[in-house]
Amino acid sequence: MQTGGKNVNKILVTRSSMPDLDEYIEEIKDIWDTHWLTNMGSKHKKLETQLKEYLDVENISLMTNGHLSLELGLQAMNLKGEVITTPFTFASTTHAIVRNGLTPVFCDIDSDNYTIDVTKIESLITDRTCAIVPVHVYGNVCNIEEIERIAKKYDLKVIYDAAHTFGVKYNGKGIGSFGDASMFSFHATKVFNTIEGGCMCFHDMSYEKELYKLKNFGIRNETVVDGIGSNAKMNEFQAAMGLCNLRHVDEEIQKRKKAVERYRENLHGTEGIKLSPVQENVESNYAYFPVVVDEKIFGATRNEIYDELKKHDIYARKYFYPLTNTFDCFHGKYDADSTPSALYISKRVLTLPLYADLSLEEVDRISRFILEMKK
Ligand code: T4K
Repeated sequence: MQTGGKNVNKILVTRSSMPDLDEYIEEIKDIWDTHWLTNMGSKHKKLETQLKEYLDVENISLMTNGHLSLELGLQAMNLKGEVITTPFTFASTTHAIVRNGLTPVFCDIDSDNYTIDVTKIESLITDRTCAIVPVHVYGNVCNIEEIERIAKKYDLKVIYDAAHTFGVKYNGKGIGSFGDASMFSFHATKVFNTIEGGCMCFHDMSYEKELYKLKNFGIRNETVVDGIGSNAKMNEFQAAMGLCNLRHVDEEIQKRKKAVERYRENLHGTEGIKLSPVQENVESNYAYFPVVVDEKIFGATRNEIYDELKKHDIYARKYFYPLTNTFDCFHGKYDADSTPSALYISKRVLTLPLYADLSLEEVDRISRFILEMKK
């Protein structure tokens, strides 16, 4: 974890997008008239409507963060048994499954785009399997058609962890419209933020009431509480940040695109450095810029590059190392050797700094430090 404070000269892995202060103040002014701070207020409703359109999804439920969106989304489906997922992800994905009393069954990842290896899913299905939770990691889109085919064949639910894919389109359709449901994160570090925040998108309208209840203590009305819910309501200040940031998000994505293109120009063809593929039929959001370092060919390890950049006040991150199936909290219950590609990638991946205001000169500097390490 990197702490805030005086980061003026540091280049961190990302930097939150923020509207002009005046724009935010204008947006929150009427909160002082209404004194309505939270509990599904007018800004919450307005943002929900705007996001439904922007994300091109049928139904949406805003929450206080992405993690609770996924956790409550799984709860709303009333699942029991085993869930096939990947360990190459943020802690949240696996924890949301486990906290629902479900058993994660770890599938390996595709060594090219780091999403679930669809050729390995069917061999993991048992009579206890109830769902697949694939991750569109770094904004790379999973093999949606194949996941859909398998889910139909075995009657499984599909809930995408789409935390990294805000605004991504696949075949011209909003990425959140695939599967039974998709979770987006609007955390400060994401392409679009509401400070903290997130949502669950879904097709089946019956989840709407259930999710509404689950994010509000299970309360049906003033006198009836018929669910054991949580508190995951997005407040009005979060929603106001979202309303402001949504006005600028397309512009921010275009700026990210320029930085990504520059990284690609600089690093493309460097032996021992693998870049993420450009996926066909995908309108990207340029969320992350991962490189995978093959130390035998490049001549330096991922960790050496990480340390070297740090010496220059450049803070790349090892997303996602360690794998979630090696976390101490699971006390050796899972075996990372059963997901060899994920293990290989997690030991070699480095996500380079990327955000809308990262200048091309800074991208060149970061790239130069890396290229200078090539042996
Ligand atoms: N699924 C996936 C696949 C995810 O990646 C995530 C979250 C989730 C689910 C859960 O969604 P949320 O519940 O978070 O909405 C960060 C984020 O906290 C986390 O949201 C994100 N994934 C994960 C990949 O990264 P850390 O521990 O690396 O954050 P931290 O505090 O080290 O921040 C990283 C950098 O971001 C800092 O160096 C500077 C910048 N930053 C950070 C903060 C907090 C800012 O510019 N502004 C800020 O306010 O986890």
